Amino acid sequence: MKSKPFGALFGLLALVAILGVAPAFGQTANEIDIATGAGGSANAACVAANNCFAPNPLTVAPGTTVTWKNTDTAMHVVCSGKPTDDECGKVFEEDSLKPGKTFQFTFADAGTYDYFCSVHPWMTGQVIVAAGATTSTTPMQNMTTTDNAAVPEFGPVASIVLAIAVMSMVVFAAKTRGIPKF
Ligand SMILES: [Cu+2]
Repeated sequence: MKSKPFGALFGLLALVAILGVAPAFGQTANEIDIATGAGGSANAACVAANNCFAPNPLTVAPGTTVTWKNTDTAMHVVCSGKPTDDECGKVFEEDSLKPGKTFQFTFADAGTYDYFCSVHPWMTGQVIVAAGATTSTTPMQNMTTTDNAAVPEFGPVASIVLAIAVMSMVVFAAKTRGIPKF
């Protein structure tokens, strides 16, 4: 059986392609996800758990870019300040973060930044920017850099690997059916 190695090769390459694509999904470091159902009411499950914006609080080092991602099915607002003050949007604001979309803000200065959703004011969160937070945030920043660099690279690599896998499958099929060799 000359064709057997091609089947094994296809399986291996398919596995590599799947593993290569997999890290593109899921939450990355310094990302805050908006909980599903957060806009329902002040009694939404995430309100009691204090994670309508998750993780909450998020602690980062100065200079970190934080990404808010709306993983809910409703539109939300990300507005710096508290529902009880009149500071909405004084530092940062995304007034129509649609489902599946992201909003980014880079925190240059240390401090505690409150934010909330002005449409659903029970949704509140904090970003803590601390110079002393290097122990926990440095590996996370490194992870972000690695993830960001890896995601665009994995696409073409996975495509090439898949193309090779398909080609080896064609060769495998051709050999098993007795079609003349190349
Ligand atoms: Cu909202």
